[in-house]
Amino acid sequence: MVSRRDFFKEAGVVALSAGVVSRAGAASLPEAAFASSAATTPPPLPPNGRPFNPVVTLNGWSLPWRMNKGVKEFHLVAEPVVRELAPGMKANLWGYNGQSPGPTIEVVEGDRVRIFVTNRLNEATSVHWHGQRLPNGMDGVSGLTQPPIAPGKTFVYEFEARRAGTFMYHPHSDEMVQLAMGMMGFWVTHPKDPKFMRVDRDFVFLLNNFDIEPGSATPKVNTMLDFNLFGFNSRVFPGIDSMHVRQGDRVRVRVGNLTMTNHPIHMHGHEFMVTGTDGGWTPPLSRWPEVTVDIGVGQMRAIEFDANEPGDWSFHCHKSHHTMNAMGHQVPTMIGVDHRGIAEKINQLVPDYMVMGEKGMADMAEMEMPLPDNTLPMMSGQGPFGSVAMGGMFTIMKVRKEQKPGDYSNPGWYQQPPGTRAWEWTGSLPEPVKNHSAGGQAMPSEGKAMEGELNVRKPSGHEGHH
Ligand SMILES: [Cu+2]
Repeated sequence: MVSRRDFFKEAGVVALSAGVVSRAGAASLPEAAFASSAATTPPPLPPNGRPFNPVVTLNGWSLPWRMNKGVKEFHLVAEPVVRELAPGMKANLWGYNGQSPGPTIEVVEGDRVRIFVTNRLNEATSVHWHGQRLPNGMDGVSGLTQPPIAPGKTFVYEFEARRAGTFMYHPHSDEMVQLAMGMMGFWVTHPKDPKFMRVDRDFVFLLNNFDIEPGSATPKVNTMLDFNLFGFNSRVFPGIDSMHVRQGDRVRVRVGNLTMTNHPIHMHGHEFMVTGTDGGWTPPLSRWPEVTVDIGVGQMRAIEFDANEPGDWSFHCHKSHHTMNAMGHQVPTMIGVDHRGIAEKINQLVPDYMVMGEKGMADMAEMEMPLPDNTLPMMSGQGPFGSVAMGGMFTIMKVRKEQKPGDYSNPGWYQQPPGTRAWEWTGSLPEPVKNHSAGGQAMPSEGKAMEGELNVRKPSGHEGHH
């Protein structure tokens, strides 16, 4: 088992003394922990408090707490952060404790929870605890339930985690800007009874969208719908870690949507049930099997399945534009356009000119295109059989017989048993049999048109010429 000390070392988590964090009330503040990397941190078992089965935050980590006379105390620091979206691209975001999204907060149903929120931004903020039952004054809506947290100030939120389930936190203060900049985090309240809805693996992440011009690093905050980067936990493929499970495991994946559009999240190879929302566990009789679940704006879904099919299974948003990275939206459709000769002519005028997309766009993943600094190819990722040609909201669920319980390490590519992979046909290809009546009168088949006869139809007539 990973000790807590190793865990923080691995995650690049650095604890700063409370005095560094805030001048106000330093003596009573719990230490704030900071993460410096975007790696997925395997969960440590809770060192104190009541037992629970920790979740794994995809490309993230869980916030340590301290127990203070039976109260679980956390310290969130709202601040500007630099988040690596994928190797090759960093973004200037706002987040919590060194990363965006902020760390996952894990508590147990019935826990008394106290959260210190220090504002290191240059504008006021607040934290809303999405989905929680709590006293109205703890709901975190600036102006409505509390005064805003001014820059440099620390506020304290305190309530009992009354309901087990899946939650998130985010500002309710200048939301358009603060959400566009990446301020959000996950919250899981574990059931009092660790056997209730028990799963072997429990993954969590938030859906994000950003609008970052290729070559720049700061999101455009006024964008309403036309985002160009779509991520799981502020990472985009191939920067998103894969999820590693043991064959036969009961697996839960909890996803929250804080983007500005819905995302139909699709998994290959297995059916799942939606077992929870941000409103609670779904009643068992209300469930039906799915392979895609649409997650609306502001919604959370917990899906569960038995991972009984070994392999490398795609797990992605089904909106195909969301499995691509930043591209100019002005790129015209070039499919079917014959560019032969054109590129050389243009190259005499514009040396770097490249022809894009005449056979489709998959070759975008392979072409050596001059990219501006700090941006990503539209589609990339190398699989065992070539380019995966994906970006954005895409990752892989790796199901393996050999994966040990509690082992979250990457098992590598799946070794497909001989004879179980799609193969290339090398025999002869006979002419396909054509149906000569296809199309009927309304749409005469090609064969008829090829006869070269002129079909004359009188205005009242319904008979074609035969
Ligand atoms: Cu999507």
